[in-house]
This record gives sequence, structure tokens and C-alpha cells, in this order.
Amino acid sequence: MLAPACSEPIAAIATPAGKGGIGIVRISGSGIESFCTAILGRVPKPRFATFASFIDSQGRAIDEGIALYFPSPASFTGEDTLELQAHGGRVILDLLMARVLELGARVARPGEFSERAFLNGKIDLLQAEAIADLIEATTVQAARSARNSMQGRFSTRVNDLVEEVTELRLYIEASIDFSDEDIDFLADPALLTRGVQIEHSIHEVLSTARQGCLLREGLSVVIAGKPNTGKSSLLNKLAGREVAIVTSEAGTTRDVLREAIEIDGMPLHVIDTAGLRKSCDRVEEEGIRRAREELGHADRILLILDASSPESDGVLEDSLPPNIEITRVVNKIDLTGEAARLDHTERGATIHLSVKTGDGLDLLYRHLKDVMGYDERTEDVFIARRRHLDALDRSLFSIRQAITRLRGARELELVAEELRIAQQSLSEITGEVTTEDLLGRIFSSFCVGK
Ligand SMILES: Nc1nc2c(ncn2[C@@H]2O[C@H](COP(=O)(O)OP(=O)(O)OP(=O)(O)O)[C@@H](O)[C@H]2O)c(=O)[nH]1
Ligand SMILES: [Mg+2]
Repeated sequence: MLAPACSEPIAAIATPAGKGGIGIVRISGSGIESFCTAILGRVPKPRFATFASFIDSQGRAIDEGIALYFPSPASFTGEDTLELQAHGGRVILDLLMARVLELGARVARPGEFSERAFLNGKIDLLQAEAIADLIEATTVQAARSARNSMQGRFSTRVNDLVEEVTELRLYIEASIDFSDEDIDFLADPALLTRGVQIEHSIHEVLSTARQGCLLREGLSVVIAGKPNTGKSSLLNKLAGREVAIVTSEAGTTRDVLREAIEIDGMPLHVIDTAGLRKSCDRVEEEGIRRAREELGHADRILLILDASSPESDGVLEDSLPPNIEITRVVNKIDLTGEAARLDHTERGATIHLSVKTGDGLDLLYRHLKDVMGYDERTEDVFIARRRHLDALDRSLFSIRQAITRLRGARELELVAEELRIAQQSLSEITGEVTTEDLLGRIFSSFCVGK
């Protein structure tokens, strides 16, 4: 791979703000050798750690440390890159940055190193996004799957899909040219079989990507129910600390309380809300309004019911948003003597448990992991973003359109067109097809220095 002939040198402090044992200034671009000569007095041996003094314009040492020089194209960005590892103090790093800027570099924008790596073909867009996701990962599972994406596992799956779609499309396009002749290409059952296989493969990648997206963003679970059913007790139990006030008085919780937790590395946002009932208390009323607002944004609702209270909760359940999945949790089984259990009905799962004794909580944990598509074999999971899910969804739609036409054995040109759209949607994921606006949005959310 050849790096671009001339690219303006950029520089950034790549380590976090504040004090640290080591602080790194990173420079990338063309003509980095002249930076080496000016600051280090020599060009360090490529890819070797070189101990050196970092010299200012007056010939005074700013600091001493390790210099690492990666000439183009064998560097992260594909350009010449120099890393100066100094002591991690603000003043030292600011002086080093000033020196580098004085020599002609400009301050890098957030994510600009990764953007250059992408533009120089060192990594694709998926891998670039995975770098940011690895840095942002809050759980071990998220970090592992970000690494999988960064190493290209997701990209390989997407590239394979693109290849399969392209192959089918080329075959169909070629047959359009022969359609005057007496051959009925569309009647070939192998074409339909191929289409259905591709649909299946996209579907498979989509469901892994959905799980990867949940790992990145976390599942948002809202705890709702009548007052005093044990919602805040459940939040405290899941969080492992006393986040919310628990009392035997109905209407204790008014504010919306959020806790980020993880179950075996799967991130969850658990949200406790005010008990739902008719109230004349203005503060409680506002709490209930906020509770309903949260319910509208949930990925899943945990509807808490009281095993010891015989009243029906049907009316309450009917008032919940219809498009959001509900898990019913029948709490306080210690008062009724029921056994902990998980029932699956056509309305979804119902778990009978006691937050107080902890009986049945394991069922809830397992259920939540199932809902998130928890897979013990993390080596296959890759991190994904909504942008990828959207592109996969669109390609799945197009491939299904193509299959319908193939089934009807008509309009060869339209089948080819649907396949072209599917191919384009898939290519957006790895950044083969992209817009400047999209790149701007992606890279601007990166850290400076990455
Ligand atoms: N016996 C028994 N009591 C429980 C259980 N879970 C919660 N409680 C009790 O039920 C009462 C209400 O608990 P909370 O967690 O405050 O209930 P809530 O649903 O948050 O109530 P509001 O905030 O008022 O809507 C408290 O006295 C808890 O100790 C349980 O599993 N068994
Ligand atoms: Mg409460």
C-alpha cells in the first residue's frame, strides 16, 4: 500500500489530560524526518525504541524519553508517524506540542489519525469504529467484541455477503444480455436457492450485529408497576447497593432512578420509576408522568406485580406502551409460599420471585441474558452500531424483494436492481461507499489523538 504523496503533518497529545507517568505526543504526515532531526537531533531507527532528549528551538532539552518512528507505509495511519513518550505532566506535554506545531504540524481533529488510516486503506470503516468502541467499552464482553470487529471479523462477514450478492447480480445481469435467446434463466431453480441462501446469511449477520449493538449501548430496562410492589427493592438488588429509598409506604419513589449494571459482561441500564396509580399529590403525579415517559423509551419493561395482593393488574398492563416487550415479575412469593418459577405464555415471560429472600432472582438474571442474546462463546460476537443494523436491514429488504421477483419468475432487470441496492447497502457498512457527512459524524466522536 502506498501512502498519499503529501499529507499535512498533524499532532496531538494521545494520552488523557492530567498527570501520568508517561505522556505521548503523536505526529503523522509527510516529512516527519525533519521533525525527528529538529527534536531528536537524528532520525531514530524505524520501529525501535530510541532513548533521546527532546530539544526545543533554543537547543534546550524539554524532557527526555522514548521516541518511536514508523516510516510510511508501515504505520497505523499509513503515513510517517513519530511518537514521543515523555513524562506525563501537562507542562511538558504542552511544551512538546508547541515545539511540534512550531515545526509546521497542526493540531489534529478528534479521530483524525484513524480517519487517515481509513482513507489510506489501512483499515475499513467498521474497524475504525471498533477502535472507538474498544476505547469506550464499559464491560469485558463489549471490549472483546470490539476487538473482534477491530481485527476484521465483522468486516469479513460483510465482505463475504457483498461478494455473494455481487456474484448473483453479475449472473443475472449477464443473462439479461441473452434474454432474447431461447433460454429461460429465471426458471433456473438454483437462482432462487442462491437468493434464499443469501437472505439467510444476511439474517444471521444481522442477529449477531444486534447483539453486538446491545453490548455497545446496553439494554434499557424500565421497572414499572403499582406502588409498593418492590420496584425500588429490585433496583437495589440488581445494583448491589442502596440506590433507591425503600419504605412500606406506597408512593415512595417519585424521581426516575437510573443504574448502569452488568450481568456477565452484558451492560444494562436499569430504571426505577414511581408506582403507577391515580394520585392527587402534585409531586407524585409528576413522578408518574415521568415514569410513563421512560416507559416509552424502554427496550423492555419489567412489570412488577405483588404475589400477596389479589387485585388484577390487567388495566395497568393495558395502559403500557403496546410495542414494547414486557416481562412480568410476580414479587413477594415469600408471603404466599409459592415456588420460584419462570412461565412462558403467549403474552411473554412471567417470573415468580422474592426480592427479599433472593429466591428466583437467578431466573430473572438468566431471562435477561436470554433477552440480550447472551452467548457464552464470545469469540464470535462483534460490536456493532445502529448504522450497521440499519444498512443490514435495508439489504435484507432488497434481497427479499429480489427473491419475490425471482419466485414470480419475472422482470430480470428489477431483480438485478434490487441486488445492486442490497450490495450498496452492505458496502456502506465497511465504508466502501460513503459520504463525507457520514465520515465527519463518525470520526468527530473519537478521542483526540486516536
Ligand atoms: N415480603 C416481601 N416484602 C418485599 C419484597 N420486596 C419488597 N418488599 C417490601 O415492600 C415494600 C415496598 O418496597 P419498595 O421497593 O419501596 O416498593 P416500590 O414498588 O418501589 O414502591 P413505590 O416506590 O412506592 O412505588 C417495602 O416494605 C419492601 O421491604 C419481597 O420480596 N417480599
Ligand atoms: Mg420505589
